[in-house]
Amino acid sequence: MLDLTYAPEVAEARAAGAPIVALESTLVAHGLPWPDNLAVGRELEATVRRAGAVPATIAVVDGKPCIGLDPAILERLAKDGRAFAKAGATDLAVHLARGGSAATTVSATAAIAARAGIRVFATGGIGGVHRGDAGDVSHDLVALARTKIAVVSAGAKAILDLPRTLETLETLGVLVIGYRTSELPAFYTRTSGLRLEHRVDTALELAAILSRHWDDLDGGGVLVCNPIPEDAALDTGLIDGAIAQALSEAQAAGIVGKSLTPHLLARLAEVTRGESIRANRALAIDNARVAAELALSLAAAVSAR
Ligand code: PSU
Ligand code: MN
Repeated sequence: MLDLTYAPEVAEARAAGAPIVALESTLVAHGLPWPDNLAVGRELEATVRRAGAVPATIAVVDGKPCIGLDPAILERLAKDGRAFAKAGATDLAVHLARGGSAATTVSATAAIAARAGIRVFATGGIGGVHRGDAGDVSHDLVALARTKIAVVSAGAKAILDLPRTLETLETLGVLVIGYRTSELPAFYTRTSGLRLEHRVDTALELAAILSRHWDDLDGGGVLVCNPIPEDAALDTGLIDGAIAQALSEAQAAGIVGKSLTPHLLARLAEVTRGESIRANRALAIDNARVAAELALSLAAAVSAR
């Protein structure tokens, strides 16, 4: 069994059956620039606490899978992101065996959280099928399919091919549910034109579905799609233009693989003069809020049984 290192407050919450929300560390180490990344990492944790749940930011530190990070470690992760590899679920064994340090993506965070029995996880936007024909499909999708966890996100990142991402989620058997929306959100904007089969309007309603999915049907991952708050959403024309520019530049520069997503996010921040960072921050924080409400509803359902 994997030996997990818990922060004291997470260990206490586990013992008490209190609601816990997992948070990922790649968003901090590789998805946002310093010092905004530290502010967002802290704000995500504060948002979860304010809603009455316990935050558990996950990363691999010196070969230890950590669930809940000491504030000094979170700061190191933000300040010196390059010293942390970007680990997907498949890469974990290498970092653990070598005593390395790594930020965890959605797939790796979900894998570790599930081993700790944590069922709710908030991120910004999951990875998915990249545009074009390079065949770059984030491991997030497959990992989600086989992990019993609900990921609250603003859909998949808008730099991706959203129709293909949604089709792939369906193929893999990931249950996709709109939270107060009937459309797949497009990360920086609220709509994509892609209809979702399922919608809920309360955390309680969602918790009831998740209990059925996991406890009665042995279901796997669930993607909860929470659109960016209205007042933080970007103009569709502005962001679409910026994405097209960032994508064509990345293609011309031959950037592929793991560095593609961080590269595109960084370039979008420049092209939009920071607008994309403000939007990313707002949506991630709102996802943490919804995730905490969900964790509370799930914990209440468990104790009522
Ligand atoms: N959400 C954000 N910013 C991010 C990510 C999510 O708002 O940087 C990260 C997650 O860790 C996700 C990863 O798993 O981007 C996807 O990377 P890739 O496309 O290389 O699989
Ligand atoms: Mn990829």
